[in-house]
Amino acid sequence: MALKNQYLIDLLETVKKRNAGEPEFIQAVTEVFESLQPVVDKRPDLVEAGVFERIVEPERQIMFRVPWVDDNGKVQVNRGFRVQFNSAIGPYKGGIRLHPSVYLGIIKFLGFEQIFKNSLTTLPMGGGKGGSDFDPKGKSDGEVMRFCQSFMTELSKHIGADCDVPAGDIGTGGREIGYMFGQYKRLRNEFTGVLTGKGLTYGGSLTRTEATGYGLCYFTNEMLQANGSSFEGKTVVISGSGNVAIYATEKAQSYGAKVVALSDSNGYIYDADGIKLDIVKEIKEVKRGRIKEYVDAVPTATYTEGCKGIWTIPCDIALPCATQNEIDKESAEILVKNGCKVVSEGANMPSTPEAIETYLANGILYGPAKAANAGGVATSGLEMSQNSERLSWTFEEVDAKLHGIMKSIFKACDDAAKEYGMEGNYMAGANIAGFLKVAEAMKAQGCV
Ligand code: NDP
Ligand code: 2IT
Repeated sequence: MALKNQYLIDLLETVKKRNAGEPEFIQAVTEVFESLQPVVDKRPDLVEAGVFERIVEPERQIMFRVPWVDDNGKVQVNRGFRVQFNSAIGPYKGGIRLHPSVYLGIIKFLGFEQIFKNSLTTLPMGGGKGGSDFDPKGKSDGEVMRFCQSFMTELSKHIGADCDVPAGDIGTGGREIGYMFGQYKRLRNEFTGVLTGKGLTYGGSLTRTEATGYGLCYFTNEMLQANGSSFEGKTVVISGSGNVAIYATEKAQSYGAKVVALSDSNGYIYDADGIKLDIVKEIKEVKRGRIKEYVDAVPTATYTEGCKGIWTIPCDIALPCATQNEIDKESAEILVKNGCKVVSEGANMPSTPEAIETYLANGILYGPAKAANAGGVATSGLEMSQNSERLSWTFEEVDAKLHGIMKSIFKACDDAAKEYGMEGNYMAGANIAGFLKVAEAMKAQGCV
């Protein structure tokens, strides 16, 4: 979908100039602007209120030095980030990514996406994101702890349960959240719900670990049902083998699908009989190992070096759950050629713009990230509610709420797409529905 609206074309030019050298951020803004063209025509009041100009500029961007001492006694320095993008509908909310590829542009694209995603959840959460170029892979627990404590020593000055509530993302799981929470509590002398994804013994919510992957399948199931299909008997390829991929596999299997492949940044495994998830969990969650170790336990499965090849495996449903831009035009075309009918995104912005064009041109059912993977942050919102009332809900209670939220997100995307004349385009629907709630709040609160 090309950008034709002159007002948005001009504004995108300003965004490009102001954020030169941040292609992922510009990619995310471009996609949202393309979807919002009919909104500009229909809602001159939002243009008048300067909502579009304001929403593409973060409210606050924090960058800081993270010094820590490694196991050899050597000082290491990483760079820390927190982008507090938009607080119109609630405290800033979004994960912390720890990966060597992290720089400001990655955090800004993620923070920008988070605004609309959080709005779609129906819960009162603004958009933010943080992270560091620290690589937890291959580090000892002690090194990870010292990094997390140093990171939080600075971050603690800028966050709080009613101000900004970080959580996990790539490289940040329960271990890292635990170390960060402990340091925040020590520095501030406060036991509050300042982070989500906490351990169950200190304020965490049941179902948060499963939430993004389960939510992805709940959303995808709604999309399938609305189009007369289901997971039952389908062949599914899932990229990644982290938190999102593992629990997407679990839920897809429980819906009667056969998941045949998983990956990491080194390569992918293929198991024609269906992935044995208990083996994957043992490798990834207990041993912090690599996905190739799967073939040691299952000799009939194969391992192939290089992660991109996973999209050449024929499937009915593809669930990218690793990282941004992991499906390009070439991979999208191979998926189509091999008969894939559904792409639903667990990762943030895993499809390039050309890949998305390929899906839409070929009638693929496409579940966009900011809707399809919103179950994680939605359950973070439920963790915040439980922390506020100092109660813990049961797994079933949280799971039922998550399921209800994912159904309502699908309906919001479907309805908005229909209302704006783009039936079946859930990407446009997600962008429009997510945007409108935040835009109304920004207009109501005046020029801030
Ligand atoms: P994890 O760190 O648990 O797992 C990440 C997985 O993706 C690993 O298998 C990793 O492989 C792979 N991966 C990461 N970077 C790359 C890369 N550059 N190229 C190829 N593979 C890569 O992270 P999550 O499962 O939590 O996150 C996965 C995606 O889901 C991310 O896009 C994240 O933003 C998104 N997401 C996460 C949510 C959550 O609640 N955790 C919520 C919503 C979205 P390797 O081990 O080799 O690095
Ligand atoms: O991308 C995401 O939505 C997340 N990493 C989860 C954020 C959160 O606050 O739970």
